[in-house]
Amino acid sequence: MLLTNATIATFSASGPYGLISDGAVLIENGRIAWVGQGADAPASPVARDLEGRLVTPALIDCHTHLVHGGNRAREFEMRLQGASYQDIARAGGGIVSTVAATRKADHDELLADALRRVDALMAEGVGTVEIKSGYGLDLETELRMLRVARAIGRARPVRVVTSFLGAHAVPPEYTYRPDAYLDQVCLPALRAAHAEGLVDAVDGFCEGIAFSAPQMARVFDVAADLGLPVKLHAEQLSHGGGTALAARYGALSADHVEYATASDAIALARAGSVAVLLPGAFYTLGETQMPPVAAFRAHGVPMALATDANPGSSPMTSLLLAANMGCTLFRLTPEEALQGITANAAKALGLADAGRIAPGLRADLAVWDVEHPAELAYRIGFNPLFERWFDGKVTP
Ligand code: DI6
Ligand code: FE
Repeated sequence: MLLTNATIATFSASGPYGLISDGAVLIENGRIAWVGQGADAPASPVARDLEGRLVTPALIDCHTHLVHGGNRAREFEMRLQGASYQDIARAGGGIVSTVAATRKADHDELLADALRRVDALMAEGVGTVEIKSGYGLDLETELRMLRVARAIGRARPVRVVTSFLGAHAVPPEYTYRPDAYLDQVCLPALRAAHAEGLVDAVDGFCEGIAFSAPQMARVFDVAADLGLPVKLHAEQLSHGGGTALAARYGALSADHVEYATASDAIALARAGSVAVLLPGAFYTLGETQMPPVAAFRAHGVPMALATDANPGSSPMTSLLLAANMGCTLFRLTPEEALQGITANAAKALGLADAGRIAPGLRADLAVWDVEHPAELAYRIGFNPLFERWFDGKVTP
């Protein structure tokens, strides 16, 4: 299949967006076989004229908590009446209330609920989604969440990458005993989930209301023992040393990072880790501390953007909105924002075969009814997707 007459944002060729005008893409066996100027395109038995539309890599949402029970609209109301996110967490609400709802929901209920959110992402051209556990906090429910995540990849034409987030919060049974929780529940659950092939990476929440950097180091040591890459929710609400820890373990990414410093940026650059910015949580929680974007730029830290889709701090299932917020709230350029939901999001997941348009990569593409890529980050609440290609085929 040869796609012709398109503007192509490759994020691979030189120049802004890696843009090729009057371009063509050849797809063979689910892979990109060739990309370049239409005039130089190889002959192909089947061609499709895209009538000047924009082609980008299918989008990648590299940080979500899509699988969970219930919602937290009531807590949203409380916050607007003056309670803080941390007040609610300390009063037994917050993450722990979603844990109760998730433990109650069976596999099919969790799957049906999550598919509605996945469908919303896919409708905007998402082809790969990362999904975390972390609302079970017991062996059985952590495994169930990850099995549901894998089931999503079978139920829909979308690629699912999982992260084990057993170190997300201390469950009520272990209040004030975080180390006992890690030893008795989290680490055995990680080993069990890994043995079942359910874990692609290991994540944690390094924060005053969750786990300290030394506690996270214990989790990362087990990840290293199992040969699994790590990533971390770091420096979201305060500076807790998570970013430096993540860098020390060669993490795929450090996520949120609002309170990261210039020396944290240097550490990420040296480790080759991605800074994943989550403007939906910044927006929902009314935060004011901006991530150190200038330091990330200065030190060459790749930046990604994701929805952080979760019922508490970011009830958002639009990756285009995350791109828009990345520009409006964090002052990224539209090019940085789009790179953040394609090429750099792939990097944050350790995927070398997605997020760019280049020979040999997966033919996961999004075709848009826009003229220039900046339009994708500029509009608010408008979906210009024309069609989504997954594994070399047009799919709903
Ligand atoms: N940081 C977040 O933004 C989410 N998890 C985390 O560690 C929020 C999770 C929640 O509030 O349910
Ligand atoms: Fe998160």
